[in-house]
Amino acid sequence: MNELVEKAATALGQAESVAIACHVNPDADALGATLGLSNFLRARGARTICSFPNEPFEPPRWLAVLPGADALVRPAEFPIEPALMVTCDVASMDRLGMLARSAARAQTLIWIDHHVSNEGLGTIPLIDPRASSTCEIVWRLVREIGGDVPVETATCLYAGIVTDTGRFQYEAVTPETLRLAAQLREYAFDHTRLVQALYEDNPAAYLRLLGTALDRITVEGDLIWTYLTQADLAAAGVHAAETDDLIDVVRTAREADVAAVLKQQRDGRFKVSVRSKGGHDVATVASTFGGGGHRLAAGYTSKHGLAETIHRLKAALRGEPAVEG
Ligand SMILES: [Mn+2]
Repeated sequence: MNELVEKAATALGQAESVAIACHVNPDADALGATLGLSNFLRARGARTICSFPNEPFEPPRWLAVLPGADALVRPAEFPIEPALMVTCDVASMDRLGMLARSAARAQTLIWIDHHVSNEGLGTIPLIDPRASSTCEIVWRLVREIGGDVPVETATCLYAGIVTDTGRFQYEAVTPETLRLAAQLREYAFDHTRLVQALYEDNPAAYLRLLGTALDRITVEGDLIWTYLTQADLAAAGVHAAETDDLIDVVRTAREADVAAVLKQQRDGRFKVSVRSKGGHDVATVASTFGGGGHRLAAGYTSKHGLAETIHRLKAALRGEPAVEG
């Protein structure tokens, strides 16, 4: 890993132009790593262009508190054959959507990620499943490149670390993570405004929708689960992206080790978020359904409808072999 960090630092330190991409439906770790690195390279005089593969291109509301978002372009405007490309927080090629073609054609591809299920792509893979966040790896990388780290980078990396660790509660949090957070907190960014944008910016309509989802809670053995349909979202007037925190409420139940939230997408399939308190490896479970993630936090997409998706999930949690298709 150290040799690869050096190699990536050399490539980035010399680059005049860098294209940076993160995964579809980006969270604050993905965009924090992307813009944190972009801000650092820009402060050194390089040009950067950043994107994520969402169409329509609707950045999350909290992006307003991350500096450097003017580097973001729609995926259609992203370079098709970049000399140097970086991906942030991308566990597999399909998470890059239409930006995957740029990754395939990039001369040098630095692949920065901390998912266990990572395919290890790129000409320079910087994969550390023990890292709390992709932002933590980006921090190591910018320290290796050297020079001043601007406050615009520190703000973005802090946002990614605080969110990807569940505000410093997940198992990947080490003394090193906390020391890094402390170092970043030394910078003069508006900490209160940042955390309010990340954690206290729900529309009241979301809170009502939360009521609907919580009312449907089902506990079956070691599994607690609930769901939201497209009709629920439409009736509440809430975007799917605004329901990301629902799983964090469901997982607090003491009755079950595993929590799952099924959210219907526009194409009718269900996006399944799964969390474990430690009794199950949900990354393995998710990978049997074509998804991935971390040991205690993972996800996948199912085309099988609500009842069948839950049936298959329960079978997988019991350790039964996955049903084909
Ligand atoms: Mn992450």
